[in-house]
Amino acid sequence: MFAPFRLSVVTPILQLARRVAAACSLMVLASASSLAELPYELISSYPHQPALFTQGLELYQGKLYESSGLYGYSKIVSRRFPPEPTDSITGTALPPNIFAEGISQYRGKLYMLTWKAERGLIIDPQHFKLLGTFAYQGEGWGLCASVVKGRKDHFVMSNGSNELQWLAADSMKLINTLPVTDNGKAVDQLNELECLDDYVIANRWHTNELLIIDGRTGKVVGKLDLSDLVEAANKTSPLATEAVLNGIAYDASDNSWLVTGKLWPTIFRIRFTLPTLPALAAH
Ligand SMILES: [Ca+2]
Repeated sequence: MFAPFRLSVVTPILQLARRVAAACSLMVLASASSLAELPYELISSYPHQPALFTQGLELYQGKLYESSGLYGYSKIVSRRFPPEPTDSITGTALPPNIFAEGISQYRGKLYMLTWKAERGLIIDPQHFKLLGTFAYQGEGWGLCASVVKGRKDHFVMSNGSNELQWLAADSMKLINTLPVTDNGKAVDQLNELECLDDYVIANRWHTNELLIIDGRTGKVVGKLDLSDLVEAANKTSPLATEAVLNGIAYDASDNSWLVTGKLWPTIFRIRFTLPTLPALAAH
């Protein structure tokens, strides 16, 4: 079913990285007009395969895993990260009826959504073998495994609406639906996700924003405006309309975050401080 393949080495884009470093001050200050907008620090830049229509991004055991969408072109790829010029990208081309969406690692396996098919794939990250499937309800866009000591593990899944679905990690059954709101207003078009502790970090489709969501309540507790990175990625060649910011992966080794976009030539490493979450009222 899945045919492994190897891609050639990614093209270095050191010139772009230099321009980005020159163009962006190391600390981008928050806008005074938005109390929730967070500053971030640009740490470094890396080449990204610009043919990838990024739908999911995940770091696991020193490798960066990425799912790439579109019917007839979907694939999962991995590479050592940070990459070296001599590295290859390995991966698996998916059958033409599969539209790859969000991906997340849980207990050594990759879980991947397939947009409207309501059927996810469980894949071995070493050899890209299909290990199993799971059902989900509605569209599947972004996915992240939420593992917090003291409570049951679950996945968080987005579907393009303002609602995040919680799926039990042991059964992939729907256990909760959480509306996401910003100052009481629904925030829709939630796309690629990353879970860390009680936070859910989300790309919002067709925007330059990263949302920091309290995963317990659905409230947006912070936002990052990554317009400067979008502009920097756009400099080597004009980006297509759908080449939007999408893809975020947490790097626990240095408490930083990798961000990229669909068809982008660049992955950026940024760092920011997560807002403290409020204590929940006892009940
Ligand atoms: Ca992710």
